[in-house]
Amino acid sequence: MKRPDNRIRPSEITPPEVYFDRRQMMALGLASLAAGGIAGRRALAAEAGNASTILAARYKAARNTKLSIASTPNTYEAITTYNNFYEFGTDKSDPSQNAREFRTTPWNVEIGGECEVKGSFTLEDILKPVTFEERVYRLRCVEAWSMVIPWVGFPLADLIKRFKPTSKAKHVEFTTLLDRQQMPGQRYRVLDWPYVEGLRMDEAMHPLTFMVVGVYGRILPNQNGAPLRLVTPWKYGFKNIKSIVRIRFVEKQPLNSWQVAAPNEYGYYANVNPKVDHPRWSQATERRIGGSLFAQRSATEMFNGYAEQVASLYAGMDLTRNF
Ligand SMILES: Nc1nc2c(c(=O)[nH]1)N[C@H]1C(S)=C(S)[C@@H](COP(=O)(O)O)O[C@H]1N2
Ligand SMILES: [Mo]
Repeated sequence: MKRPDNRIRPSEITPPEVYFDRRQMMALGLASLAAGGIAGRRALAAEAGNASTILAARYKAARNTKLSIASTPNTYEAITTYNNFYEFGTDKSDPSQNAREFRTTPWNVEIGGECEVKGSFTLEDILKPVTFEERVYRLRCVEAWSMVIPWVGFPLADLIKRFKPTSKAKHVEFTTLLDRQQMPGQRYRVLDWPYVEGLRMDEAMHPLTFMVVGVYGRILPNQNGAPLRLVTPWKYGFKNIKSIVRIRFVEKQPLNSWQVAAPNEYGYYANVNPKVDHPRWSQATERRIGGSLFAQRSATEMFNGYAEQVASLYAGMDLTRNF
C-alpha cells in the first residue's frame, strides 16, 4: 500500500460555490437568479456569492453529539487525499488527483424495485426535505487502517420512508455512476463496474446509517463520493458506496462488488470484527491514518465500537460464516 501523496493542498480543492449551478439555485427558490438572461452576468455574479452562502450554510450543520464519537477527527487534508475510490484509480492519492473535473451537477438518483414511490429524482428533490446534521464516525477500512471523520448528512431511514417500501423489500441495493469517460478507473477490470453495495432492510433503517453529502462543514469533495454516498460506521469501509445514482428495494440479498471480485475474502455483511480475520491478514488491530508509522497499532473494536447499538441486529447469526 502506497503512502499518501500530499501534493494537493486543501486550498486547491474546489471551493463550495464552484459546485453550485442554476438548478440548485432554483431548488433554493432563487429563481430570478437562476433565470439569468439579460439581467446580466453582473447581477448573477453579485448574487452568486449570496446563493452559495445560503447553500454553504446548510452544510455547517449542528453536531449530533449522541451519535458522534469523542475522538479528534483526522485533518481535512488526510480525509480528502487518502482515499479508496477505484473509479478514479487504485492508489490512495489517485482519487484526489483524478476526480477534480468530475461533474456532480446535474445529478439524478433512480429509485425503484419493491416500493410504492419510484422514478428518477434530482439531487435537489432528494435533499430538499431533509435536515443535515454532523456526525463524527470512525471509518475502519478492511485494509486495517482507520480514520475519524466529521461527516455531514442525514439518516438513510428518513429517505427510505419517503419511497414507501413494500413488505417484499428485504434489502436495499445501491449503485455508483457508470461513466468511463469521467471515471478513468472503470476502463480497467479491477472490479465488475458499476460498483454495487447492499444493506439488509433493518441495517438500512438503523439510526446510525447515514447518507453523506458533506465533510467538515463543507460540501463533499468528489474524491469522497460526491454528491451522495453511504456511511455505515460499524462495517468495513467498502460498504460505504460513493456517488450513488440508483437505490433499489429488493427481495433477494444483492451481490456487492467486492464479494463478486473475491467471495472468499469479502462478504455481504462486512461487520468490523477483530476475531474474524481477512484470509490474507489479521483484523485484530488497526493503524490510525495520520499518526506516526511507528506508533502502536490499536485494538480493533467489535462492530468498530458500535456493538451496543448494532449487535442485536445479528443476534443468533454465525458472524464467522456471515462475514
Ligand atoms: N463507488 C465506490 N465506493 C467506494 C469505494 C470505491 O472504490 N468505489 N471504496 C470504498 C472503500 S474500500 C472505502 S475504505 C471507502 C473510503 O471512503 P473515503 O475515501 O471517503 O474515506 O469508500 C468506499 N466506497
Ligand atoms: Mo476500504
